[in-house]
Amino acid sequence: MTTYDVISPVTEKPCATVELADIERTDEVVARAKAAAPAWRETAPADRARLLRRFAAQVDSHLEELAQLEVRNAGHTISNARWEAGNVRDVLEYFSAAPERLCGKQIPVAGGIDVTFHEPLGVVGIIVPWNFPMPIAGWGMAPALAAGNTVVLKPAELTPLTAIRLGELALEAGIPEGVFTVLPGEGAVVGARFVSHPDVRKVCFTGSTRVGKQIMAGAANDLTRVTLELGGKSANIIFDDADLERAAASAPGAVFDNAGQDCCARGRILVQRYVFDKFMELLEPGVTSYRAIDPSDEDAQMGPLITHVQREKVRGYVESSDVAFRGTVPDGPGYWYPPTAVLPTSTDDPVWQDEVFGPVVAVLPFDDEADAIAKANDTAYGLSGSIWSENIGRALRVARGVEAGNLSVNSNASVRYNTPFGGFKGSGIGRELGPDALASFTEVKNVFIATDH
Ligand code: TXE
Repeated sequence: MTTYDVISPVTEKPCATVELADIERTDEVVARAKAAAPAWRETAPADRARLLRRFAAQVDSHLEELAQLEVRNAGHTISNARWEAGNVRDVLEYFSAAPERLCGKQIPVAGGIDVTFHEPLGVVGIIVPWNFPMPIAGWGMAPALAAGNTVVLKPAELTPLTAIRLGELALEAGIPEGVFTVLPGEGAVVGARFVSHPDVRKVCFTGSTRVGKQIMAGAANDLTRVTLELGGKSANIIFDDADLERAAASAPGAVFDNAGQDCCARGRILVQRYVFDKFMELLEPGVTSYRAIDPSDEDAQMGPLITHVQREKVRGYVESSDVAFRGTVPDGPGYWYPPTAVLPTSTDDPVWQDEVFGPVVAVLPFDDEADAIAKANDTAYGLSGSIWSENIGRALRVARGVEAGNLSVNSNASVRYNTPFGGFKGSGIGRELGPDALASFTEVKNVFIATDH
């Protein structure tokens, strides 16, 4: 078995050694997940619900350990990492209600009784990226398990540690062997094998649009089901009738949180022209004083980027842009990049169009509602966005016009465990979380029983 060192982005030094699965091992684990599937789907709904609640309780009693692990492995701030571990618990609790509520329909038909069942798919492969290792693991595995599937989860090569711990906590909670297995490995090996394996019935992928397209193409072979949650380039639209102080105070966190490595990052701010200068004045202190400090410090707002490569990519975008203002970062180890606001020369600039995945926000003016909607939609992506206005009619009109799956009015929040999450256009296919997530982990089966003979 090959092993590799996991590098902490905070110290730039190894923080753990992890085994890398090969194809053979992947096939063994998938076979065990397949073997575990019939018993899991036949487990009484109340018992499956109880096991998921016990898994949630196990996560809850290890919140601090999981959070500290994420600070080390991913460089997340301790306050964010606590929220992320709490999110896994919340998602497990939320979907633990599902086994007992996954009801079919009885449909009136001629000559008999017609009923529908929500059948589990079988083995689900989940491929997780490095930017939110815990929540994204939870968003896939909790509804998949609740619907009666078994799961093999591949964490990102860079951030496997919390996922490995979640796998152990599941076993400690009494989830049977083979029902939920965490399998660290390379995307091109383990992840690609999920896609080509005939016994993996669904692949949930969160990651780059490039790999998402490969997964969808590969899945066509066996018509494997896919959910794809890909990148984003979300717009934060600020009208002249907005509470500018609140909008400006919220904007830095909406993009610099997690050092901008967030598919929902509001990396494009659009400000109505009459209030552009005023907004920039209000925005500046929030950017320059953003606390990019040791992520284990309770006051930290932002940690380092995940790798040197990621930092260089971000630097490239900023070097070709006009910097309006920027914050500071610590000297010394860690892949730091300062929170930065830039003024693009046009909407064609790469910093305006591409997912930078770093602490960089680009700001441009707009003229009216139609211009705001056109500029917001001038992107290949469609994941999130915000509209700030005290005129709720206008805010809703604009929200309906923006092509994105998750919009917020007078807020930059995107994620709640009980509401649907996912993208339009290049941001993906399908929805996670909320009541709509379960359907994608089941097949509807229709059974007709003749009564007229
Ligand atoms: O993503 P990859 P990377 C974006 C973001 C970032 C860029 C590149 O812009 O800068 O993508 O990040 C697995 N078959 N997002 O290169 O490669 C891989 O092992 C199956 C946005 O890290 O897509 C990891 O587990 N799986 C995004 C996962 O895919 C494969 C979050 C993501 O890695 C595979 C992350 C293959 N052929 C990056 N190749 C978001 N939506 O938030 C890789 N993987």
